[in-house]
Amino acid sequence: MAQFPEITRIEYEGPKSKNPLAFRWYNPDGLVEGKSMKDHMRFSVVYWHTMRGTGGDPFGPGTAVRPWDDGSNSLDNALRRVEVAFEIFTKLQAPFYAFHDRDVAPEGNSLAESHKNFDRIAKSLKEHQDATGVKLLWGTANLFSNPRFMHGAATSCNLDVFAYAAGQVKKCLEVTKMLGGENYVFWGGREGYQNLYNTDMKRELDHLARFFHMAVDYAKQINFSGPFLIEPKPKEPTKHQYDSDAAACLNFLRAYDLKEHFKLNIETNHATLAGHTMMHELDYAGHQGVLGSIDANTGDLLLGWDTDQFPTDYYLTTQCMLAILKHGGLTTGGVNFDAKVRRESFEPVDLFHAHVGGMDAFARGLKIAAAIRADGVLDQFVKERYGSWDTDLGRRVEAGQESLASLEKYMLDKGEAAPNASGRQEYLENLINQYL
Ligand code: XLS
Ligand code: NI
Ligand code: NI
Repeated sequence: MAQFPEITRIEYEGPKSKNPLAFRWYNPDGLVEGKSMKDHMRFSVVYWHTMRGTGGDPFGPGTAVRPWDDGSNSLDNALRRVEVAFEIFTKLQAPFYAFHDRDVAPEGNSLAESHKNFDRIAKSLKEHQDATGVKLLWGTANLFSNPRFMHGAATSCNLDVFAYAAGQVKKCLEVTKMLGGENYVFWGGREGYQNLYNTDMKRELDHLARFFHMAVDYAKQINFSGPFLIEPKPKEPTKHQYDSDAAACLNFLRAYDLKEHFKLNIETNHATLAGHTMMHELDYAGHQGVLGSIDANTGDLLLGWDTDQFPTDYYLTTQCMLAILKHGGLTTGGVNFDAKVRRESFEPVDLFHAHVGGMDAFARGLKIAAAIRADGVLDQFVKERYGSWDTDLGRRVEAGQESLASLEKYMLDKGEAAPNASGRQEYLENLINQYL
């Protein structure tokens, strides 16, 4: 039985439409730079916020009205949620979804019982995927909610907890593979520390790397071709998370010989918490060859935590899409809405308004970014800014054929550096405004 009989599939109606439940910019089959918007964006709905979010916060309980959910931990309730989830995915025309093991299936009284519950729900997920064509963008294991993970999972001081997490990830990899998941994510929920007095940081990092190598080995065994994605975040819940930003992840992956198996899943609100812009994180991951996927959301600059709001700001989505297009697009990744409706937006229909707005904002950002690229003015400016390097001497320096001594000689002969040119930041900001 449909939970949203009054909502039909959200359709593209064009920029003039006043229908709040229609796309004004997201035209799945519309072509941008020769590729359909659907293939550019690969939109994905997250199970944890959309199906399991209650609107609870540290100051009060949930407010969300979800008539299909009896609030229990039963398998029947979990199965009912699957029905509704796929109704939402298909009505939104979202081609993908993503989950944690414990979002979709109840945790049992033992690992064995949890596995069994997960298998039961996975069977239903598979049936719904087959019936609708909706695909799994990624799976991940929740290694942070259960109290056993209080000291971490792969970085726990308690070996048994590490072993428990290993068992959980093994199972989640199997289910992700069975469901045709295109990636597998590690967000290190409690992989970090609150206090260095009680922490052997080196040992914890070694263990984290050991854990990832085990995952890589098991993926090979079951022919899961991945990629694995690490999702950087600097803090919350721990004071310092080991995967704090894209650069820290890269250093970790290189130091522990994991880079060939991993890419990054970059989340907007996490970038903000790390003191970076999303564009910075995307560009860094992109030029290091590890831009995997994005968790699309936004924070509130007046609040200092991961508020996970739906993205509606065209500057943000334009900057995301500029970076993504520059680095060749999302391949196995997608634009995954790791975002939740506000506590005050408690009605089921708000889930639709939120996603429609996020999808449209990204579609608009894609079109703006493509227009900026087509004009080429910005690219040309950057190219010219580095023009002094496109000379014989510049090329020799870049190729490692010059030295401190040879450059000293060059400058002693020349006497003074050539004059600098303006950075033209204000001109460029005005330029971008012309496309919005
Ligand atoms: C939390 C993270 C989390 C991951 C999946 O801040 O964003 O939701 O995306 O574990
Ligand atoms: Ni996320
Ligand atoms: Ni987050």
